[in-house]
Amino acid sequence: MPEEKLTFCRICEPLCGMIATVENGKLLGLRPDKQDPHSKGFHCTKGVAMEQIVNDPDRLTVPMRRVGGPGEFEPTTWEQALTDIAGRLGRLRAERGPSSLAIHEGNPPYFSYSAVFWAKGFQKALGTPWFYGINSEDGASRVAAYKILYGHCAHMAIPDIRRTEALLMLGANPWVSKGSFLHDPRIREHLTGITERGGRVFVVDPRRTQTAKTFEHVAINAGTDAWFLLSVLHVLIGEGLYDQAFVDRWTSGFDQWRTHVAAFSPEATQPRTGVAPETVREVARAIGRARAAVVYGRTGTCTTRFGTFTNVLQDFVNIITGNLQRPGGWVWAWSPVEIGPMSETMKLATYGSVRTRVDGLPDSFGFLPSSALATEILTPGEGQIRGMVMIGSNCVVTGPSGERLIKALGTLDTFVAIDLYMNETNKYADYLLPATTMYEREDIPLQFANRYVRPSIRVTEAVADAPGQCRQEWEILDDIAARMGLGGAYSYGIQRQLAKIGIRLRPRQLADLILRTGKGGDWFGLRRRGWSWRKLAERAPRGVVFHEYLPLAPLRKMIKTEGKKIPMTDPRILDELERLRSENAGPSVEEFPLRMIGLREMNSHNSWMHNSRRLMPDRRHQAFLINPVDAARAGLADGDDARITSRASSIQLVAAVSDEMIPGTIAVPHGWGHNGGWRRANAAGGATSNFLADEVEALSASTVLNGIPVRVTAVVARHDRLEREAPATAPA
Ligand SMILES: Nc1nc2c(c(=O)[nH]1)N[C@H]1C(S)=C(S)[C@@H](COP(=O)(O)OP(=O)(O)OC[C@H]3O[C@@H](n4cnc5c(=O)[nH]c(N)nc54)[C@H](O)[C@@H]3O)O[C@H]1N2
Ligand SMILES: Nc1nc2c(c(=O)[nH]1)N[C@H]1C(S)=C(S)[C@@H](COP(=O)(O)OP(=O)(O)OC[C@H]3O[C@@H](n4cnc5c(=O)[nH]c(N)nc54)[C@H](O)[C@@H]3O)O[C@H]1N2
Ligand code: SF4
Ligand SMILES: [Mo]
Repeated sequence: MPEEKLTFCRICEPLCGMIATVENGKLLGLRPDKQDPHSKGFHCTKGVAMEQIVNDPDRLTVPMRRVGGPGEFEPTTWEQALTDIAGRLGRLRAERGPSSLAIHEGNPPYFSYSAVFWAKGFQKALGTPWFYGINSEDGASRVAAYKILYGHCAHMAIPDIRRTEALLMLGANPWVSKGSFLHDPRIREHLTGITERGGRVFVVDPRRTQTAKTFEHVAINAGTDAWFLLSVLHVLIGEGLYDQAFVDRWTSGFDQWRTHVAAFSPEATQPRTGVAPETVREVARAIGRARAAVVYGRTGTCTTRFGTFTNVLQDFVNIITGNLQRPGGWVWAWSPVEIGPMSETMKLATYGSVRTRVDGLPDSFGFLPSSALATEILTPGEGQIRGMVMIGSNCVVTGPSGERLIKALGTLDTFVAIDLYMNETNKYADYLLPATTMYEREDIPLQFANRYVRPSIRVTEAVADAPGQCRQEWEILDDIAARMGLGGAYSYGIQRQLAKIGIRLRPRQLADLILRTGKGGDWFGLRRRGWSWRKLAERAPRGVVFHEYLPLAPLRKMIKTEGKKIPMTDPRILDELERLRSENAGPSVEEFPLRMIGLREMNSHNSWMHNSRRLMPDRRHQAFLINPVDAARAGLADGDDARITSRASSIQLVAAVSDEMIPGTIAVPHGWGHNGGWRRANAAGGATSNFLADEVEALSASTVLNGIPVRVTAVVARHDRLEREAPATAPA
């Protein structure tokens, strides 16, 4: 008899409530849970299609050992694999030191609390400074901006969209992404709620996205948001639309900005941004006059040439209008667990505390930038990476300069990957270790607890049995550390101490401890209304919503800079202003007249869900968007093959002509161009757009993924195409 089990989706940030149908430990299907108090039935196709990933015959289900060229593996036993891996990593560590080893963690394992804890613990056990991740392709510049402005990055602020009257959203497309650095399955109704209350929502994007179509679209040239925001500040300051008392109380250096923004009138920035001066004034006045307003940016602006500076300027607007930590503004949210100390302990709350050996690039959020990886592997010397453990990452496809990284990966002494699939990156590994999917493990999303618009928490058990010999990340990492004679992969000191007296804390016990001693916790019985893991499982199997609206802590608690002032003239900020001022129209306009941005698709999840038939039907293919004017100039018609070339590389792809794009900018879906162990994904064709990316942003080491200078050329010249298309019997 099939059973129904309550659980939740962990593909992306809304963490939607799901009902899993399971028979004899096998997952038969997934559907949204309408009674879930947090998501109330919201879900997307990926969430339902996850069943096909769980039951995918192409999934890794036994440990695999490389026996030939890239991708040539044969099954082995856990015992053989783990013994050999521990021996090889141990030898490297003894002979070349801990810094010859590195870890790389991708996005999906970040959605498993136990993988997050144990991966950091594994780093501690190895004793290496090198923990890499894909944050450089995501939010690294946001993290850098927090650290510079507020002196810490343990907490992230979120836009209080349920109470705001004006939202200026840059580089985000929640209609597709479902919201990011913001957990809210009801994001659509909360955003439309703003306009229904009579407020305004501006969407700044080079593309008229689904989100932009719903609200007021401000079409902007790719990579120019910093200029746009400087002119918004110009209007706000020039027209006195700012909060002098707030500025005096909380900032230093504001007066200098009066002078700095003087040169950035809307008329002066228009040639760069393409935004009409009236529009800039309209936006600035709406923000400046609203009772509560907020500026929010996401990956579209984070991964640009001025990513950190753009994030700083976004916050400047929030700050000078007095919208920091006030209802409807830019707020540090209420969290049931103490995120700050937790991220400090796990060294997740970092910016620039470790730097890469060769290029001195900073870490952020506990991750070094993947752009540095190839150089660090290829450059000899002390601290050269010779052994790597990769946890759920596909950075050859999702990071920059994948072609160079492939060469580097091939030179590693030992490369081990824990994944669901053999992908384009780990096919170069010596061992592939099969991981469980989210539905085959318990979970509690502690790592995200401070980013909810309606603070919530829940737990789930594993709802299905893992196929074959799949294991959880934490078990694998703990085992390798133990076999290396390093005890275990402990992220907290208390784990090591308890281990000495024979008690090994399991992830659930550690999580329970963190939950019970937080604001929402039961303090082991001292707080009757508080929660423990067990109580959540028994009494609130669908989870709890703690607050309908965010309670806000006093601002002084969130500012940890010297003198408790926000340093608006921090030298790093002023250096970026200088760099922006001296920037000409961009690199080689003649050689590369267009700018390329990314395109996140509804039925893709970065690179890893392309093997599902539901998401990847036979007819689906990758195409890039180009404005009709640019298409005509390149001699391209809809459906033609085109070559896109940047200074780094060149790819071939089908063009889709669309006036959704602003002229001068093309949008290319990322995460394609497969040649791993996922047969349907491979057969879908396409190309890896990130091969065209090779530039790193100054302050945060973010990869520049948006605003890449490119040129587009037709693969088949126009007259050839006309001949090709002319029917054979056409009259002369
Ligand atoms: N369906 C689906 N959902 C996802 C994901 C997925 O792959 N597929 N990925 C998940 C992950 S890991 C994340 S981090 C989130 C990301 O969440 P979001 O950041 O909301 O998602 P994107 O669609 O990347 O939105 C970026 C927007 O920025 C625009 N943009 C590009 N360049 C510029 C620029 O220079 N200036 C401005 N103003 N805009 C620009 C793009 O056109 C795009 O609309 O999404 C998550 N959700
Ligand atoms: N051009 C461009 N590039 C981008 C982006 C963009 O907007 N534009 N977005 C960037 C962003 S925001 C992100 S987050 C990155 C993502 O970058 P990555 O994390 O490198 O890529 P993913 O495709 O998310 O998947 C990584 C691997 O995780 C595996 N996996 C899935 N579930 C699990 C699990 O439970 N455990 C384990 N161990 N493995 C699992 C998948 O099989 C896959 O092989 O891509 C970035 N790349
Ligand atoms: S929006 Fe879709 S993928 Fe994201 S958590 Fe919800 S169901 Fe899962
Ligand atoms: Mo991401």
